[in-house]
Amino acid sequence: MKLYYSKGACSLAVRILINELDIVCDYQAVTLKTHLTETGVDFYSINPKGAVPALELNDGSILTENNVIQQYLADTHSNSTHLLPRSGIERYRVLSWMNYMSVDLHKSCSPLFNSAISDELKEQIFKPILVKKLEYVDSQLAKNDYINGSSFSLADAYLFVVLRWLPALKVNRQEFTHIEAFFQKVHKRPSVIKSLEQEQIS
Ligand SMILES: N[C@@H](CCC(=O)N[C@@H](CS)C(=O)NCC(=O)O)C(=O)O
Repeated sequence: MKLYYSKGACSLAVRILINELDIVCDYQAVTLKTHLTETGVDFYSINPKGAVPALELNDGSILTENNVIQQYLADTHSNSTHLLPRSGIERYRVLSWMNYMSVDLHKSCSPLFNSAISDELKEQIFKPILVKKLEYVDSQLAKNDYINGSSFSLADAYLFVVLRWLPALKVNRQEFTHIEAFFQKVHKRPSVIKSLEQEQIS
């Protein structure tokens, strides 16, 4: 398998999962500004949507969409049930959180990364939207060590990746006590340490 990724982007959540499960995988970096891979291939020819992550499967076909790639990897590896239960309501609770991380939290960050949007609009409109979602996450982490309860799940990897972006978005993570404690805890996970080292980021 080969993961198309960009340093520190949401594809990092897939890499964390790959390292959690000790999956053998190749990696190919994509520059999102140019949509070129590190070997100079037009990334649109691999994923016409232009977004990482994209996973090349062993048969050469491509699977896209972060949460679906993660479900695929979890469901095809028997050592994954602590990260995503095979069945039962707990599976759907983890998936529900993953959906929130993707559709709500991640996509609330997107306008703040957009250099075409003025700082004024970011401060007045887009930052408060993100902060409201962070407050909700913080309130949940006040009750539990991890977002879905007492143990690390796929949703926590995605949450960690988004929280890592906050300084670049000029959002003070330390203002959210429980989020900050969660971030520091997950930062120490061996799979996370390894993933950050592999992408040469901190
Ligand atoms: N719907 C996609 C969105 C992924 C996404 O937003 N990826 C960003 C990086 S975090 C990206 O590649 N943006 C560049 C682009 O879309 O051209 C998914 O869930 O996998």
